[in-house]
Parts: sequence; C-alpha cells; structure tokens
Amino acid sequence: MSTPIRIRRMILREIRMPLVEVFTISSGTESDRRALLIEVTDDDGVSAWGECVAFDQPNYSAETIETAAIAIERWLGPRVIGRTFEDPREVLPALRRGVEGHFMAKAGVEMAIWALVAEKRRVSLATLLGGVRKRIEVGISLGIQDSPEAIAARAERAVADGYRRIKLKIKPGKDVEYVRAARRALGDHVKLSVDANAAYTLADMDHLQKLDEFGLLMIEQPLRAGDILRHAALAKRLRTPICLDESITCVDEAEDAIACGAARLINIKPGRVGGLAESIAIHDASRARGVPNWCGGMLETGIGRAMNVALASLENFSLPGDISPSARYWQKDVVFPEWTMDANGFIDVPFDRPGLGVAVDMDRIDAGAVWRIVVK
Ligand code: OSB
Ligand code: MG
Repeated sequence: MSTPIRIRRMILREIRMPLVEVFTISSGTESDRRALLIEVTDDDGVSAWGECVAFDQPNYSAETIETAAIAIERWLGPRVIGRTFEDPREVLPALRRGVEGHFMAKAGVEMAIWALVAEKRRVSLATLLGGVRKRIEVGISLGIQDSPEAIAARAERAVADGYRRIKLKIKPGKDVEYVRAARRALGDHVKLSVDANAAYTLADMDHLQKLDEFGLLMIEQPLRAGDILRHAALAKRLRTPICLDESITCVDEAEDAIACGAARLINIKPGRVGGLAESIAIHDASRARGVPNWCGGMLETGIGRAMNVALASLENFSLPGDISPSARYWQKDVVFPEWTMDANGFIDVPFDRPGLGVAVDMDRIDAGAVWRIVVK
C-alpha cells in the first residue's frame, strides 16, 4: 500500500539529557548526553520524530552534534523538504545524492520519515519494517570501570536486574583482568561479550588471544574501522568470534566483511549506516549468509530507542541487543510510556500502537531544549 507523503517542515532541536550512570568507552566518556532530535511535518499537518545519534565528541566516529546539525540544515533538509515520497525506502537515495558520509545525520532524517509514514498508515513501525518478534531480548553495555572488582560488581547487579547478556567495554590495560573478574563473578552460564571500540592493533594479537579462555560470545570491533582484512587475519588466530560495529556503514561493507572472514557477527545501528532501509539491507544480507545480527545502541533517548526496538523485531536479530530500558539511562525519558524491561529481560515491541508506539513528551523536550532551528 502506498501513501505518498510530502514533507512540509523540519525542526531541529538539541536537548540535554544527564545520564544516570557515566559511560566510558576506550576513546572517551559521556556524562551529559546532548541529543539531536528531528521533527518532520507533512502537508496534512501530521508530525513525527527522529533522532540523530551523533555525540558531542568525534570519538566513536567522525560525526558530532555540530557536524550533523550543519549537514541537516544545509544539505539534507533541503533534499527532502517539499518533496513527495511514495515509500520511505526512497529517502536514503535522495539524501545520498551529492552528499558523502554524514551517516548519522542522514539516518536521523530518514528515520523521522519512516515514523511519519507508519503514523499516517496507522501501523506500528515494527510492522512497517517487517518485524516478527513480539518481544526483544535485552542486553546491557557496561562502561569501563576503575577496577576489576568494580566491573564484576556492576555486572552482577546487571544480571540481577534481568539483563540477558552483559557486554563489557575494554581497552588496553583494562581488559584481561577485568574480564576475568567479571566471568568469575557471573559464572559460565551468563552470556558475556566485550567491545573494544577499535582500541587495538594487530600488534596486540597475542594479548587478545588471552581473552579466548573466558568463553565470550564475541569481541566487538577490536581494530580500527578501516581494518577489514586485519580483522580477518585476527579472526584466524582467535576462537572468540569477531563482531563488527564501526567498520560497517553500508550493506556492501557487510558483505565484504563476511566474505573475507572478518566478521562472524554483525551489530546493526541504524545511525551508523544511514537509517532503517540500509539496516534492513544489512539484516537481509547477513541472514542470507548465516550471520546473526543484534541491534547496537548509542545511548538514545526514547525516540531513537523506538527505532531500535522496531528494528530488533526483525527475524535475524537473534542475539540480545544494546537496547536497555529508559531508566538505565535517564531520570526521565522524553517519551511516554517510557521503555521498560520485564524481570526476564525482555522489552515488548509495540505492534499494537501506530508509529513509534510512544508519545513524545513536549514538556520534557521544552525543559531540556538548548536550541531549535526551523530548517528552510
Ligand atoms: O560501540 O556500542 C558501542 C555507546 C557509545 C558509543 C559506542 C557504543 C556504545 C554502547 C552503548 O555500547 C550501548 C547503549 O546504548 O546502551
Ligand atoms: Mg560497539
């Protein structure tokens, strides 16, 4: 069923969201999340929201809040405002024309339009994406702590909270002994993984092999994003499967990484790949090759989280995602109802509610707003 929509207006807002728990990865620390929200309105006056997941600093990738705001205001907004789309899959090609990079900026715009189409057709975003899972398995990503004892205690608390997979951030000097302490505290039955955010090189090969003894589900992005062949070389020496995150920004890169043995698993973050259409393409390519997916996280507000929940309902998302409930991140989220996890570690996918399945709390947005731009 096709419902043509014409985008009439786009408003960009930055809001500030203090994190409940400081989050440290190998390349930097996040404590006050700056979030970039995109509101689109069509000719019928129907509005929907998207979130651009860029951070304050260019440590995870080159994009930041500022570069994304410039990209949207100057190049991406003008490519969609006043245009008619028959299908949300037409949006990313329009955004790509003449614009390299800026994946998170593109994704923020694209996802807002998916949400708008779902809203207008009165179907859930999960239905529109082809989702089949009624509830999704929840994992938690734990930031680097000051000591092995601290990460072990934090991980134990997460298991008690119901999380179905524990992921530990690691970096050189805070790896083997930290993982050993966590594994000892949790026991062998808990699904445990690590994420290096590109902090190692092939010179660390012997050191990384020491992680093999802990029965990890995976090691995520040990090497630099561009090091596809080096990941393949490392994979030959590790028992622990390698999962790629930063390296994969489009379906072609996913296919290449799988083909050369660089990745046995692929984490999909819509923000990293230009949105939901490309996420589905990576999902389909992974499934066709027998490679499991899971949905990554970027410390999203409840808006970006709605996109992740809907995406993670697709069939090949067979491992728990980094999609924790609102309260793990925020004192008060920007949506209601907030995203909640049950005691068994599942989040329900809101198939029975149209669009994102949550309402945006305008009072909360206005209270946290730093600036607002109407894109021309
Ligand atoms: O690599 O998955 C990552 C957070 C910031 C930057 C990179 C990553 C992460 C996470 C957070 O792991 C996951 C979450 O949103 O809970
Ligand atoms: Mg990662």
